Amino acid sequence: MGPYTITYFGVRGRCGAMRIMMADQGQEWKEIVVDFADWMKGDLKATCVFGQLPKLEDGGFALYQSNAILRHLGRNHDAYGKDGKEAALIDMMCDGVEDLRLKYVKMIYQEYDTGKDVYIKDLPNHLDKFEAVMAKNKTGFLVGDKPSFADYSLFEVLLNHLVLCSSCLDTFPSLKSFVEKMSARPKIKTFLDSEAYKKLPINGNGKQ
Ligand code: GTS
Repeated sequence: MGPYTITYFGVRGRCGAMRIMMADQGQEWKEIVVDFADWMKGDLKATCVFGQLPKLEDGGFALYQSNAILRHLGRNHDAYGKDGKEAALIDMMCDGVEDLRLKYVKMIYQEYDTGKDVYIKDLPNHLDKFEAVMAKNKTGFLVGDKPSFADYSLFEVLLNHLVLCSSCLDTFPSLKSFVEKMSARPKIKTFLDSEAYKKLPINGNGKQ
């Protein structure tokens, strides 16, 4: 497998989780940062399967769609459960995180000024589902006893929500502990402390 190359814009955006996952797995990768003005010329867009980024290259193999990329990395790095049932549960949790991510992205890009407060007020009604799964599993991960790609995706979404509302996990002890423990994993900590991570805005419009 690999070498891996991510092609994306200069934001965390939809590459946040895959970068954290690769860092934690001790997997190196290269970045091709696309300037939006260059993107608007259309040549690169025309080569992308859905006309969008991110793209992951794994050697000569190119893949689009951030969650497909997470799944691919999950298969390559043994982060996709120990059997078919765990894999199905991990898929379910990743889709649940995607639902929350889409709500977050809609608020950030379309309704930040008018919808942020309502979004934060409603947030517990989404976080409580993840809290219940995390509390029930008791291992500190969503499924099984080691991190899967769904854990990396949830972790990254929760980091973004803590920037939006620093108290949002105060009533969710299992999620709070999850974020603390994931943040303290040595390779994740090194990555989160790196300039490469810190210099990137969370979202393309500067809102967070
Ligand atoms: N479902 C896709 C995924 O998960 O990868 C969505 C990808 C997507 O929306 N890409 C945006 C894009 O390429 C950038 S971002 O929203 O991820 O920041 N936009 C440029 C364009 O021309 O559509």
